[in-house]
Amino acid sequence: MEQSFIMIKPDGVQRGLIGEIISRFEKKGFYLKGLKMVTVEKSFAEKHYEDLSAKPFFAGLVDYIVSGPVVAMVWEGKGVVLTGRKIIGATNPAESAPGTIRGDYAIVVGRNVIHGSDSVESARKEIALWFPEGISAWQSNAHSWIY
Ligand code: RTP
Repeated sequence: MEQSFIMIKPDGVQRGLIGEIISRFEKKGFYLKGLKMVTVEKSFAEKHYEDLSAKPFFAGLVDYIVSGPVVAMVWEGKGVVLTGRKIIGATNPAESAPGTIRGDYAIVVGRNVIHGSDSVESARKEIALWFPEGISAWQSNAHSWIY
């Protein structure tokens, strides 16, 4: 089953949005397979965002991600990468539709509350980076009610 790496960024944690965000993915029918709160080092944040290292906002982005604890999660379900991005909304909250997480809870791109993998391949890489210890294997009893 497809998996996505979803991270609640430091502003989402500080603003008390953890429960709300988890609830949206849970109510959709996705399964929470991995969850931890961590404060990462600069070098780790740089690795996570290495594809953006040439962007002018890269240094500010790294400072933002290391500014406090983040909640790292693995969510599982059919089409979770693409549907997860839809639940999250457009990168710039000024363009995110109401009803999406960023559309409802963020105003500027530099404080957009949440990250979600943009492809199955990135998800695989990000899960390996954030959960080198692996994640617990469990099956939901709700499966036959969702699929
Ligand atoms: P994310 O990786 O966090 O899910 O975001 P994304 O795919 O929607 O957007 P991406 O282009 O990969 O950008 C990653 C994060 O960088 C910050 N950003 N700041 N100041 C700016 O112009 C700017 N542009 C992007 C955002 O925090 C964005 O989520």
